[in-house]
Amino acid sequence: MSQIPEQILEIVSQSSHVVLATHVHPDGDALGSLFGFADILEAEGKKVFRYLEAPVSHLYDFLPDCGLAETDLGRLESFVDQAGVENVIVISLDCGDSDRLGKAKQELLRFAPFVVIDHHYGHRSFGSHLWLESERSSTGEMVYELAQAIGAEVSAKAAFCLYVAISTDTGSFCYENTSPRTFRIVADLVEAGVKPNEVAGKIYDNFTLERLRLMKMVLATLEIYGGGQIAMIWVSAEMFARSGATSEDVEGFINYPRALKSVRVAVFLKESEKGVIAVSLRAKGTCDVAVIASDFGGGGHRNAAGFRVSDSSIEDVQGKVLDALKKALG
Ligand SMILES: [Mn+2]
Repeated sequence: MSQIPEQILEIVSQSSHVVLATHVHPDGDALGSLFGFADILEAEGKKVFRYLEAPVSHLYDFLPDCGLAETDLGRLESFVDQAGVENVIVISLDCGDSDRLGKAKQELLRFAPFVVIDHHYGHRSFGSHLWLESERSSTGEMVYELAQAIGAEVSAKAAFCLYVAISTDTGSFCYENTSPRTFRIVADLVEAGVKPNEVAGKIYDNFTLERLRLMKMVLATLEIYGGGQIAMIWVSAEMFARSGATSEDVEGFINYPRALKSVRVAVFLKESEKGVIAVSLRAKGTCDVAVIASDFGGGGHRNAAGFRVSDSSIEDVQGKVLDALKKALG
């Protein structure tokens, strides 16, 4: 059974104006949960403000309603003016840390109630009402159960969005976080009209030539350490410029080193602007990369975590991560 706090059910049921927000650089779970939940709430007669810091990236522009995303905080002002500030609630989806709300953080946190729905392990609490379940596969799964709990209809469109959320965060139902409950929810979504083959086509056959050019360069950086247990790839700002690809285009690259048979931890270092390195860690088996990421000030899940370093170089970060991983793997 779901552990949705009673108060959250009440707040959501009684709300009239809802601002939905998620983390910066939103992935499939963030976007699918946001657009799916927006559709569910609107069908319940509520007014919804779909806030995103930036327009939906080309990787997810197949999501219905992504044109309805609002990126202008000035527009939030008029939404609030129309509603009356006391009638506006904010719901943060899939965001493990208030800093990841991005530029709008202060603006959003002034609202109450501020509901937080998240499944990140090592979630750093914020907001007034929290529903956190780190063992859940995805926020999409939680949104579906919340809809059920308040007796809301899930349209074919909302089902599509939630399916995108769940299937991307479970790596197409391959990751450890995939549970019987995940499949029960997804069965409902398919019953509501989702075609799994169509969604897979949209997610995985949706790449640009620039992305493939960048992938060639990135795969050429592959290095193996620790007797085959650690695989590392990286991308520099210069490689982005040379390929013409965008920062979002690297999604999924880490799955290639991760797929090596001997590998227990795959590492991907991304320099999207000079000196700022984002590090992604993916583990197979027992190594807990969330612990390693948190030692560097980041977070995530046991098998998928990350952190950022500023004023550094790829070589420098490589060395530090490698030391930490060698220690962790014994
Ligand atoms: Mn997620």
